[in-house]
Amino acid sequence: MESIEEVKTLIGKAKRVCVLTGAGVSAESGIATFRGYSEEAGESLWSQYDPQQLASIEGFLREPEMVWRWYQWRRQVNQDKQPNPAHTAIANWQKAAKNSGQQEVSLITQNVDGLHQKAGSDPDQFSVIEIHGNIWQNHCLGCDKPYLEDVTGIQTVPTCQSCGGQIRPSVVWFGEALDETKWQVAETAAYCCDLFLSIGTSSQVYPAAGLMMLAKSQGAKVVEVNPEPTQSRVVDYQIRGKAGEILPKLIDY
Ligand code: BV8
Ligand code: ZN
Repeated sequence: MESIEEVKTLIGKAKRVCVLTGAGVSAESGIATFRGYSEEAGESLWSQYDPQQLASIEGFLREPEMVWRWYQWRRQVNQDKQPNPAHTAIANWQKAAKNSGQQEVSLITQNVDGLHQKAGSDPDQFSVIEIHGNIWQNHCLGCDKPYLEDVTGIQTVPTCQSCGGQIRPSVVWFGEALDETKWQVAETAAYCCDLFLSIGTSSQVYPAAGLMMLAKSQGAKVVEVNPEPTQSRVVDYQIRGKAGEILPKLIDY
């Protein structure tokens, strides 16, 4: 268990930082994680459902209405969720780094909840890369066109006005490739950083979980913030704790 002070010093000295977040960073906002249990959000999402059934292209093709309703349920339970101090600490850090010009802080998130943006991390400035997409957006399975209609309360799969195709949530499902541009940006951020922070992820989902190894392979120091042990093998500084409590101690902007 490394001290907060040592990691704070590392953060102060780092030139290029890559932050990777997972579902654990949103747990204190009350959003259920995928695998672990967290007091705030209770039972993890997938303990009630079979992930391959729901978060996969095969699942959607087999049971479009059920998968659509699962996403509508997730959007409904999460629509009023707010960023917690972890999201805010990261967003403030990014702003301070940008203003000072002394540091680059790239944020790669596996989360689809949009809470980093709500906290002020700006996707247009490439300061949050949503490598698994965004649950609040939809597009057509047939022609890829964004579907901009309000789907609140719609419990059947909408159809595309251009091609009649099925509308789906704009998240990356298991077995689907990640957006190439976003993945390039993520890999470059991991490869070029001198400090890699892994926050609130079980490091089980690839290729995201490989970013830490990529950073380590080119000499970055690796810090992990998580109340539980994870599958990561190359961590230099293990900080056991909740993101919403630890991050404001590590980052005081
Ligand atoms: C791809 C969007 C190829 C959808 C998600 C066998 C071996 C290796 C890989 C594979 C394999 N078989 C298949 C694969 C590939 C597969 C994969 O990795 N499977 C895993 C399960 C083995 N990956 C894919 O399919 C990816 N695509 O490989 O494509 C390809 C290439 C070319 C052409 C075609 C295909 C796509 C993966 C993306 C899947 N989509 N989400 C949706 O949300 O519905 S993944 C989903 O899991 C979420 O995005 C989530 O973020 C992500 C990762 O989970 P975590 O974020 O880590 O969440 P988890 O609950 O696991 O952990 C939370 C952690 O937080 C815990 O450690 C807990 O202790 C901690 N915590 C709790 N409270 C707190 C906390 N931490 C801090 N503070 C707290 N308060
Ligand atoms: Zn279409």
